[in-house]
Amino acid sequence: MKMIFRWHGPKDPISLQYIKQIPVLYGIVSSLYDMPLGETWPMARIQNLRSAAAAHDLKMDVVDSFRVHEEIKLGKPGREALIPQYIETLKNLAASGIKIVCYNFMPVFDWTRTHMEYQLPDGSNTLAFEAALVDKLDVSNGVIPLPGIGTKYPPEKLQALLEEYKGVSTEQMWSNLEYFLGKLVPVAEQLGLKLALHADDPPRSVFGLPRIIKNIEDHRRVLDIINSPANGLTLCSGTIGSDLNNDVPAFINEFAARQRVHYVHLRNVKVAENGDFYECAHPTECGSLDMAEIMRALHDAHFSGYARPDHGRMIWGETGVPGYGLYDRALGIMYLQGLWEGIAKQKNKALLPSLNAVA
Ligand code: DNO
Repeated sequence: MKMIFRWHGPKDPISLQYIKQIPVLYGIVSSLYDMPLGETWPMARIQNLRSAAAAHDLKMDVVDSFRVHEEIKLGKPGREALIPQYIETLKNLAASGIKIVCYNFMPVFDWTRTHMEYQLPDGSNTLAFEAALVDKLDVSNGVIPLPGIGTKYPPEKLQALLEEYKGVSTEQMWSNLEYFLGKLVPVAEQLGLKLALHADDPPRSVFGLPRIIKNIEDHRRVLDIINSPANGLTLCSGTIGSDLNNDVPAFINEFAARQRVHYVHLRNVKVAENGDFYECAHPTECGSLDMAEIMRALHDAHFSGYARPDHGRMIWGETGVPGYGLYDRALGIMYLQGLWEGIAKQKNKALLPSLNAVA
């Protein structure tokens, strides 16, 4: 397992020097966050990010947030002109040394939260989701008065998009994803790149939008669209685990064993019966997920791909990009590495008596 850390590029308040000080870190994961949606990513800019990382002895093999244009997700004719640009981007990524491309297929919004600074009793704050707040909101005017629901679209555009999606069924979304993968997977395969789809976060419908990557059957269906290692997954424990019906280790047992999990996002969530949740500290006892079992499942599957601590709380007075502070994510890494080492050592120890018996 190669542990990496999300860095938002030169504008990130966290320096690469600080990131490098986190023990046993393999590298960073980043993106060209300011690129207009659908435009080809210039090779020089990807290389600049990789060189900045390399200057601190950090690798950058993964890009996270390779955003898919709404024309593609909506299956509109405009997608035909966009696909060649995506293919060019894949070529530039591969030529720059990138190996994994994490993307999602969520309509309009990326991850959705209702609170960006949800106060925890210990004085820290975190991202949270309150289902009723989302469900009762009327967003038909394109205005979303909730801090955690970011969108890159102005109200008129948002209003039009929401209107357009009203005519798109979940089956149409699946066929739009099939079209996208049909065009990109063969190219990725040739280039030695692996695409890694991230589930819809949270794994439920929001604002009536057709969200399709929510449970184990959906993940299976994605992999069946094209049976190729280039058509893989980003397995996000906190996303799929925020639906208590999803058994995260079961996802790993099935998909990592098939060598289709290329990248994992590791975080814990505290989930209430009604589906509300907040993002807690990484340890098992802080939340609803058994992080040790998740790490064990990865270890059992001989997972050698990339992992990052996902969102963290804001602790020790830190301010910055919500979910992406330094301190809690660094604590998360230390905890996850500790679990990993413990599991590996325990397995070796368990092997010893039988080896002795052979000797
Ligand atoms: C939230 C984050 C996301 C994720 C993108 C992948 O859960 O992990 O920013 O990286 O949705 O496309």
